[in-house]
Amino acid sequence: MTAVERKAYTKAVNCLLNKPSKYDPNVVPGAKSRYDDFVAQHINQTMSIHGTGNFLSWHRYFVWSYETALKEECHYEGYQPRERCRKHLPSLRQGGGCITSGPFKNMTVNLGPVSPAMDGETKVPSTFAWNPRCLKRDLSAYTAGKWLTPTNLLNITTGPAASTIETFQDELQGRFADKFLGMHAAGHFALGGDAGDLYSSSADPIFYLHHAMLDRVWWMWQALHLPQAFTVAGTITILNRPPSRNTTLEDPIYMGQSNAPERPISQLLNTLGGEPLCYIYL
Ligand SMILES: [Cu+2]
Repeated sequence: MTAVERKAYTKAVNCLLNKPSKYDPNVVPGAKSRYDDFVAQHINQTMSIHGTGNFLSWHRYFVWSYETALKEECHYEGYQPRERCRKHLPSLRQGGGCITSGPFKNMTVNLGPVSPAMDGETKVPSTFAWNPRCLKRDLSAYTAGKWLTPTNLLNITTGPAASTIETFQDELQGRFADKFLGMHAAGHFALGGDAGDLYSSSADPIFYLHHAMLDRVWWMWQALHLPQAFTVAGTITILNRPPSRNTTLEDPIYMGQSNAPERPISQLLNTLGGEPLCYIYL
């Protein structure tokens, strides 16, 4: 993105941060802004959208509905950007802390942490409680360097792990029982702080760039594996705990207050399907 395009994007995100929530404050007291509505949505569904057959399609629709809100509610005329390589990370975690510069300096995070990733942070007393605090990161080049590698990317796009949707999504997402982070989990943990919380990670605006990049990797895998492109694998509970049935193409994906209607997974597999998705990645 050009500098002008980046400014337009972060301005639109700040607009969502300053618009009122659509949630009933009695139901989600911690949702203060329109931006928080998306954080609450991710927290609410955490246990049924990670380590599941809908992981890829749920997060695709989530990023798409966020981009739609930026356009429709904040007059954003650009597109959702994706993450790119970050250089100059500190080599080891240095304790991290509040964001003090850039477009999100002084941003207030209202929801979470639900599963704190930083030392000294305590879990909120109830899932949707209001817990205003600064946005924090705790960057780790070690985590990025260990997992976000060309070898791992090749393995899931053209190598052995690319052969089925099941191995692709597990290897991308992370096989936690094997302590294999994968590029999804590693991206979260390389950022640390709020982005490292499995539940409230979408409190950091960088979440949407990370997940757009993951969606792009899925999109590339789909283009390279057309016979399997529109299939799903996995069950409906996190890491199949408790044991559950297989995910199906008819299973609904819902977005709550994100203003995107409930849709079956089958409508979210083709980014050029037109109803609702119509995009490619550069
Ligand atoms: Cu997620």
